[in-house]
Amino acid sequence: MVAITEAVSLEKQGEIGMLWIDNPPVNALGHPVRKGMADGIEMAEKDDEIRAIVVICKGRTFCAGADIREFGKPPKEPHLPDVLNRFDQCKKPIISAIHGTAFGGGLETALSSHFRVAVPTAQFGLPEVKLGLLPGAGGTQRLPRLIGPQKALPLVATGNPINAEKALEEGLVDEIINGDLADGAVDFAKRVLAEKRPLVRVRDMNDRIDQARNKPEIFDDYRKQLAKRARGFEAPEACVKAVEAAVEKPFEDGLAVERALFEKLMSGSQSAAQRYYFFAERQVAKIPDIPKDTPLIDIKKVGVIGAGTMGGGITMNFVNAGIPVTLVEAKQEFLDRGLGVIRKNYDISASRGKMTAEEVDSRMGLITGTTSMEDLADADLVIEAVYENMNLKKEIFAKLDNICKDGAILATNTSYLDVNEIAAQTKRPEYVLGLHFFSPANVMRLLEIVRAEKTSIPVLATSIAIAKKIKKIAVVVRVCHGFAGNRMFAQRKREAEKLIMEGALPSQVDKVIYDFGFPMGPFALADLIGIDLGWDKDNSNSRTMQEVLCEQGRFGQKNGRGFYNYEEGSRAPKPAPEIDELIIEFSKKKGYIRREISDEEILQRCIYPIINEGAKILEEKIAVRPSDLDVIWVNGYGWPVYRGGPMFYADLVGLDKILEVLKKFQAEHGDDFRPAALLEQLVKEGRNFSSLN
Ligand code: T1G
Repeated sequence: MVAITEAVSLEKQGEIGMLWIDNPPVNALGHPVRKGMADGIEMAEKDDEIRAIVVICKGRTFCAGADIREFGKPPKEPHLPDVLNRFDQCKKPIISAIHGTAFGGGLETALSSHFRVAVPTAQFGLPEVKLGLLPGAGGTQRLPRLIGPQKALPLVATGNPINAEKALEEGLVDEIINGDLADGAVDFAKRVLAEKRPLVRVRDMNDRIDQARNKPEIFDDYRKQLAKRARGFEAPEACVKAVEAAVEKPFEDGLAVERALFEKLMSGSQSAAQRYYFFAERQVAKIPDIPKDTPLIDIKKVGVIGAGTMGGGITMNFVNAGIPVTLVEAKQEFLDRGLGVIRKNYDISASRGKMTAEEVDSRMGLITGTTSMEDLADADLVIEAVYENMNLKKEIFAKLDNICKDGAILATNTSYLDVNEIAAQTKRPEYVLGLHFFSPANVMRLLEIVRAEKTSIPVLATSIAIAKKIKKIAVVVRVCHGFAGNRMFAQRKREAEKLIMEGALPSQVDKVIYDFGFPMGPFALADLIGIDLGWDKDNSNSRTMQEVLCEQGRFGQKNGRGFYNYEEGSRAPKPAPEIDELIIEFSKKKGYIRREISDEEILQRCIYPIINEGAKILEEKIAVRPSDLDVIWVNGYGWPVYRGGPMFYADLVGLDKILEVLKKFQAEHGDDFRPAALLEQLVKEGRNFSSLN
């Protein structure tokens, strides 16, 4: 074994040269890897004893892409496209032997090899588009040549991976290796030599490209599919353009188009935001006072109290991860209804081919329904998900404290109530915390882990680990009204409601927020959530728009009328001129003198208070770092990831600009806009939020 760089070595197994890459944790194609690959191919090609070369990785995966940490820094030669062009020129067969995730530049490396073999569990993807980029080392030109543009388009433009079975089927992989990958790859290489297989470079494979030429519908149809899902994103369209160039142009010209598109995206704010977000999502699990090696509590069995929308969704998360759940409801009819909803959800997934009927049965088989809380005695984790009534929650936790075994974790799903107060109902406050799921709990990836004053480190560490197991993105926050996400959300809700009193209408406010990149505006969202949520029917007296609308039976999508009107079976909001009139009349009755309000003012009044509240949350140490708040908003409230999150966006706008506008609004609209002390301090020191990450 000859070390070429600190990350790459060359080993001879008879006449096969093994080019080993070893760059933990994911064999990212950092400079030592790129240099080692280029020099390694050079060395192997000059060595007469070597007749074929296997490129293979140590550790958990084949190269998972370029080293994202190198982006934005001065690039160091050799650049990956140059290394892969060296692969192209090699006169000896190169075989990429793949395990784990051949992603991004890793898959591009495999595409520049003459052959590809893989273990059955390998995955293949080009996730650059999720970083606001596109494959920049020939992936958009080679992949369409190997599997055809129609099959290449979704891989490039969505970034979603395919498994080894599909890769074999589509011709991306030549052979699946069952057993030891290195041995299998050597055996494959020997067969290539023995059979004198021709060295066909992917760049020279034009059959599938030629078949697609003069078929513009391939791209037009795909663009139609992309339009809704990729609204506001720049990278997906660039991906389509690059694949289009593969069909329309010779290879080298297509590479030039890819390079130009890549550099344009790399220099833009969207890719900066999405690359920032990639690391932000991985930072959330790192809590300064929770050591990485904290001993974890084994969670073998979970209890959920409440089989309503939240309890049902929470239950599904755990059974989807193979963890049995005891689901408790007060009455059998509520329990039956809750179990029925869970099964219906699974049946819908099965009807869409996302799971088999057997899988539905096995998951339902992991749920034990009961009306007795005593059945939670052996649960390792119990999650209370009843409605937001503090007295009821206190009563339940006092009971759980007597029923559950020592060491069981007791969690509340409350979305804003004081978890310390709930913990005080037990003799085990160190085992009590909040697990705030977002609705629908079986779909939304965000989970706020609410750390109470006495929650212990092992309980927190266990909660972070179990969140990962149920595929949640868990952000640790501390106790305050609304914790982090909802506390920031309340700022936007308040301003949106004031704006329609001062002169704007729901459709104008919603358009501004939708055009910013959110899936919908505040009023369409209110209709979705339900305007009657929290409405006090018995004491309602037309004092607020909520009361006025609910008194007229306008609850939102659930009954077809809210701020907007909805046709039978449709969720698309239709204008409700009668409501606009009602709002105008109501605002005048309240003494407002309506005025024309600009879109800019609407955007600033809805977004800047979110940022300001985030600064207060950081001051109060409710959240660990600004990027955690960005992860919350991208995953819990639909903040467009190509804008990074509220705190990233604030840095982009400029904290001095934000502060200036907040002060102006404070003078005009009062102390709701009083700037956070942290914001003032950062501006004074010439720093930004990212300096706190
Ligand atoms: N560069 C740098 N660090 C990376 C990395 C990368 N590409 N991928 C992962 N890491 C770090 C990550 O930050 C974490 O660090 C650790 O590895 C484990 O990651 C030219 C331009 C491979 C599926 O986008 O999808 O190639 O927190 O926690 O859940 O065309 O990582 O431990 O310090 O995610 O097992 C394209 C991104 C790059 C792949 C593994 N490739 N990575 O998931 O572990 S652009 C990607 C992933 C490119 C070329 C273009 C996942 C994974 P730390 P993890 P995991």
